[in-house]
Amino acid sequence: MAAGSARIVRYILFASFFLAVLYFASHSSYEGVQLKPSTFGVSPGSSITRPDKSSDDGSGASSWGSKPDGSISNSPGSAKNSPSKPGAGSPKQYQDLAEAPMALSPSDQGWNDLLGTAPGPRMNATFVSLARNSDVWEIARSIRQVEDRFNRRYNYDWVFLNDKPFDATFKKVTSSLVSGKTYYGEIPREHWSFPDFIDQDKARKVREDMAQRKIIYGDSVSYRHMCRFESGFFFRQPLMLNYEWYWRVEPSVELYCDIHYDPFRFMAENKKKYSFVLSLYEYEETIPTLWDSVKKFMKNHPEHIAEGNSMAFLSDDGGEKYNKCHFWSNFEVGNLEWLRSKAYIDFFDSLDQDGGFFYERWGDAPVHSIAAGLLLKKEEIHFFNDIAYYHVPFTHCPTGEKTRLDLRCHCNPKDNFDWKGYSCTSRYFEINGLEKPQGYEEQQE
Ligand SMILES: Nc1nc2c(ncn2[C@@H]2O[C@H](COP(=O)(O)OP(=O)(O)OP(=O)(O)O)[C@@H](O)[C@H]2O)c(=O)[nH]1
Ligand SMILES: [Mg+2]
Repeated sequence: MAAGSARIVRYILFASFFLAVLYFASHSSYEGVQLKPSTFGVSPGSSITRPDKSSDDGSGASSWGSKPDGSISNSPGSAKNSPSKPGAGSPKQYQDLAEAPMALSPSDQGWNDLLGTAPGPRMNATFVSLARNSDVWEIARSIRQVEDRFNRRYNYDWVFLNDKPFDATFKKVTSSLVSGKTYYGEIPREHWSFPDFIDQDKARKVREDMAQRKIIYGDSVSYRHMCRFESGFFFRQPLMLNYEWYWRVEPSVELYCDIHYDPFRFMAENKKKYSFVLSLYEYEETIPTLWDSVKKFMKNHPEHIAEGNSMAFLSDDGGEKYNKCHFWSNFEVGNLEWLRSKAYIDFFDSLDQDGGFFYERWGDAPVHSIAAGLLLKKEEIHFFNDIAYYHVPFTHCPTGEKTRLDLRCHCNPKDNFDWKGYSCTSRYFEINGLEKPQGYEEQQE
């Protein structure tokens, strides 16, 4: 009996010792490996500091923190982006992230490193979307595409702007999709209403007339507020003041190819200020006096007109008449400091005073494009051939099969609008002395 008890005690002691060893081994292997931020391509001293998404239970609205300006920053799903939780795959390590190469073509080192967090510095940049609560599922589609093709490796922030408060569903859905931080701003009334110098009766008659003539969005008040806001105010919203670069994303757009490098960094390193993927002619009926207003601005502010500008993109006769070419502004990657410059603000104010946002139906696309064409040097405007894009009804699909295969594109090259008669992209190539990509002739019809 005594011998039996001693054996049991020995068993218990042995089992306890064995369990202790097991616990110690597993515990030390978990805590003993310190994960450095650089392991996942996050530099402690990189050029932008972005606070980690604060953790929460992911349960929704209660976890969003209010910002001083009344907007809301989200945090659901935060853990997925913290440095200790990398995305799928095995990210490459670089001692000094600022030195990490930017692979711009398949022969460059790192081109195919599409897993995990991308190395390299981050720019002070954000995506920005103007949207209504009812746009939630359409903007969700766009976000998913931008994330899958690019941002899941870069985790840039996303600012959402609305003339009404965003609802909980909009915030919950969008914040779950964006890999960076999300912010929600409400537009002040003075940026989304008739300025007091506008004659309301005159504006109403214009809308009635345009409705009769069946001009698209011709009878819409909100569309006009939207165009004026995108022309003159989005870049001055408090949330946008935190950033130097923006990438505009609209609901229901598509991205057809992988984006292998950081377009923000490309813009910064190559001194670009504005960019586009599609260009076309504007409907004459929406802008009958826009160019008169532009000419008045040029006369009053010759100091703002850049030497070596893109007037030849906008006019075929040295500036007398507008040829209606513009960059399609539902896609833009651009520099916010430029939009906030005195030159751009003087340009916007001058046009705004002439009233054409309400007495006609001036779009933000021709307004931004004319500004870029006149206030910037032509080398400061960039065409992103490798960002394949769709916004109803036009497609930009890179010309050249090799490019499309290298970029894993899923667009039909026949849909490419670049070289068709209604596109202005040929003109952009010509005024910049650029060689058109091989195979463009076959896509002209
Ligand atoms: N908050 C808010 N956003 C709007 C309103 N109208 C348009 N938007 C947004 O402004 C942007 C441009 O509006 P769209 O309706 O896409 O205009 P569009 O691209 O000219 O025309 P579509 O062919 O219909 O896409 C989109 O991001 C819309 O979500 C509005 O009344 N309120
Ligand atoms: Mg749109």
